[in-house]
Amino acid sequence: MEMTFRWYGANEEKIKLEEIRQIPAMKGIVGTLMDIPVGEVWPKERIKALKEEIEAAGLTLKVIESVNVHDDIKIGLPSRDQYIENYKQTIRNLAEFGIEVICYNFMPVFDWVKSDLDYRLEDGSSTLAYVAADIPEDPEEIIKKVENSSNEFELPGWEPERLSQVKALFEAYKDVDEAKLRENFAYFLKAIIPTCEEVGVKMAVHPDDPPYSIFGLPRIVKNREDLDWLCNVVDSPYNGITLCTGSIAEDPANDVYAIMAEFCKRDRIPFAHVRNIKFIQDKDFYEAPHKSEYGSLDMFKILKAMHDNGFDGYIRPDHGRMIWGETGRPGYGLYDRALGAVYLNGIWEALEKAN
Ligand SMILES: [Mn+2]
Repeated sequence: MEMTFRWYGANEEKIKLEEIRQIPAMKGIVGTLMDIPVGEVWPKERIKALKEEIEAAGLTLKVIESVNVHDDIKIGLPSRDQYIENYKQTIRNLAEFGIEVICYNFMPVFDWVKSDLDYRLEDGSSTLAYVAADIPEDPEEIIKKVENSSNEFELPGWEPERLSQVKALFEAYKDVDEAKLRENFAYFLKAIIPTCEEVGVKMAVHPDDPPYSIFGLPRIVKNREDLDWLCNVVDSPYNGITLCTGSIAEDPANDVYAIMAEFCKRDRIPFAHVRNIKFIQDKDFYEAPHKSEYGSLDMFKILKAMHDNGFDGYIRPDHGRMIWGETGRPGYGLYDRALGAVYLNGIWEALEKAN
């Protein structure tokens, strides 16, 4: 297990690599090139520069989150073949600089959805929340809402230029149901996984967030059956999962502990996002402090499922609250994620020593 921290790049961040380096036992950065438009090849010189910058700070770059998948691939347009070729070239370019895992998702239109990016907890901290009644019916409203509470930071998967066309995007997806989306996903995986096998890069799909349909959009990475389908459609250790405990557990019907155990055992989890959520009522929840007692998930049980089933990949605290007066990109402050990382490392040390 190796602890990592998501970082958006010097031009996109107020958090410095030197600060991340001071988090005890923090080893690596989960990096990205946010300004490369979706569908374009990531240039080698940019990857090289990113890697050198991170290594100069005493950290490693082994995981990329995300290389986003162009909508034409998800919709299944003829232009997808060119975008798939570009994706394969990006995989090759990343491999050349030692990248081992690429996190991505296969969600139409929206990367993730929350109703509130500044949900206040009793202790005065601020977190992300999903309250179904607060999700507007019109997707344009949720875009405005998210943009207005982003503290001026671009949020991952919420590229303003793409979402300015949201009506056209919904129109383009109108004939894409779950079956069609699955067919397009299989087409994509069958095309890229041989390249991954050749160059040694593991693909790791992030589950849908939330793991059920919203705005009438199809969802195909939402439960144990979907993950089983994924593993079987291209049966390769290079076709894996970013098991995000928060996202999977947002549907209370999902047994996050059993799912974690099964897919670790099957060696399909090269990367994990570990966070806690607290249910408010029904499926409504907020993102809680990592420690078990603050949320609805048992973090010891999650890490034990990983530990006992041979997890040897990368892990990161997923999101964090805003605490101690920090302001920044919602979900991605320094302090609470650092606390989460140290807490998770503490549980892991106990698991190792108890063996
Ligand atoms: Mn996640």
